[in-house]
Amino acid sequence: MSSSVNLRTIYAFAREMYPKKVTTNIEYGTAGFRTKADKLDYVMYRMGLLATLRSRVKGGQTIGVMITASHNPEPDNGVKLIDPRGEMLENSWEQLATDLANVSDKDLQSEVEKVIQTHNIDMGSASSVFVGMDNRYHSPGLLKAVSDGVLALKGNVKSFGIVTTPMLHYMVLCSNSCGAYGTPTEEGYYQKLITAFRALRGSECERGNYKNQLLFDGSNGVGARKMLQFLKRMNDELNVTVYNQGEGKINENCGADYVKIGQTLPIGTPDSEPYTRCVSIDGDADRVVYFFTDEKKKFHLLDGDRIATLYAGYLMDLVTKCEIDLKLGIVQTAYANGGSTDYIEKELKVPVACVPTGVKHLHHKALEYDIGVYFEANGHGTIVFSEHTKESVRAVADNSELNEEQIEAAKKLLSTIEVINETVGDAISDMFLVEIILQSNGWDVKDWYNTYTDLPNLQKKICVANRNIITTTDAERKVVTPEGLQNGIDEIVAKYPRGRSFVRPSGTEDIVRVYAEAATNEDVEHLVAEVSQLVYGLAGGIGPELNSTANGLPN
Ligand code: G16
Repeated sequence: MSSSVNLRTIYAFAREMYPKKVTTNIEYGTAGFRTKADKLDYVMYRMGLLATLRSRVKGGQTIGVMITASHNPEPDNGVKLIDPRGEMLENSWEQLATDLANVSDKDLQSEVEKVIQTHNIDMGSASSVFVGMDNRYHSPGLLKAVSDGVLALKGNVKSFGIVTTPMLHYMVLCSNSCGAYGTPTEEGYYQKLITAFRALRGSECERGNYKNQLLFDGSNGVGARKMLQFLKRMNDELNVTVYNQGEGKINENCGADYVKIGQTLPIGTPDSEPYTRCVSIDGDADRVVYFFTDEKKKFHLLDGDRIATLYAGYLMDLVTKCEIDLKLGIVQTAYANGGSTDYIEKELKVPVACVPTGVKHLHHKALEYDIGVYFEANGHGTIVFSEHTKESVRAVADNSELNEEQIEAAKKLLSTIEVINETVGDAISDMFLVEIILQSNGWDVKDWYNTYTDLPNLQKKICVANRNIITTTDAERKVVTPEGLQNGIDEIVAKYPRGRSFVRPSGTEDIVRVYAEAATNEDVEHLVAEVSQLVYGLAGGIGPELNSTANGLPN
């Protein structure tokens, strides 16, 4: 192992600038590290170290470090690492991240040495780390800490400033594919998506019931700014009104998580005609949900399940027209509404898999298909296409001896691959594809909504002393501990027609989540309340008294 780095710098930096003052351990969870921003300086510094090591292990390929707490409230922040293909950090390195974050300052150097030895890292070799952040006021300070971690190991760091999470994933893959995936700049990202959007949508902005009008809740996050950048470059091809642009606190009473869990309008939604399409994204723009109100002002949600089914229908049609034999599959989590799963299996007749919460689980499962559509009900998802798919479709598009319809479908499929961000869920790219499909079908939200009926569903957040006493199995659909909880849930669920409920500890917030669905609104309210009471009692509930509210949130 050659080493041109003085590893004592690691401790010097830590002691002087990023001392670990926190004594409780932190874990690299569903979406990296996430907690109160003022507890994260040392974690960020250490993730700068780790990203540099990872880059050197990967032969100098670019690793991404995104500073964001995504859907969490303003005081929180967090960090997630991005692997060379724009994917979430590999599992085994999650443990290294946790270990590195939790050692004392004094042991930090030896922990780094351990990683260097285990992975036989040449510390004199090239490295590249891309860093981006959301628009929280504490993000710039945390970004500096990451950069200092990279510099402590004499690595190369490039900051993209304020970007959405999916933009940074895109930049990482562009850089490692030597430009084949796109140009690793902000402008490159806009142009790639806009070009594909134009190719698919053509000049016809309105068609059938589809109207070119959209209300866009930016959740006061970075996605609002980037949407405005898109619109500047798009000459009214998409008529979007952006609100919650940053005037309020990030994710407060707005954003995809608020809309999905509360099943309610975000703050500031402009008055509009019934059935106007509305979109809500989260703080770092990796999730999107649609919603609308009807003539009685009743709220209706079109969540990740709806987007997945819309995509699957569109893709199946194109694949059939291309006359290529490709295996398409949909990946969901336990949160997927039973109505959507029935529709996928019985109407679309597409294979459907269920995996634990967390994009990495969905992404990996989706890679098993030629075309894998994955979505969490919360609006986090995308489509992945295998190399075989891309090659077969290109071959059809380039074969002038085939019939026109076949070639046209192949070209559309190629543009669909371009408009979608394959690296990770991307709210804006996902929204573009929804708009393309609705316009192509001549559909308004009512047509989309009527494809199937969701079972009434509710979610609750329960505060407990230690959420990790709840462990689960079967893609989180069954509780293992504490003892007696699963039996209790089974007994309650059995009382309600089409009832289903599960309980799991959140990976991003210090709470336990309870999900329930049932045949009627009244039933689901009782079901979620009963299961929540049970969890509260058996898992050591603390904090606010439980009360069943219309939107399922604790009072
Ligand atoms: C993150 C993850 C998602 C997950 C969500 C909620 O989203 O990327 O896969 O569904 O957290 O996770 P949990 O229920 O464990 O708190 P985001 O948008 O916050 O990065």
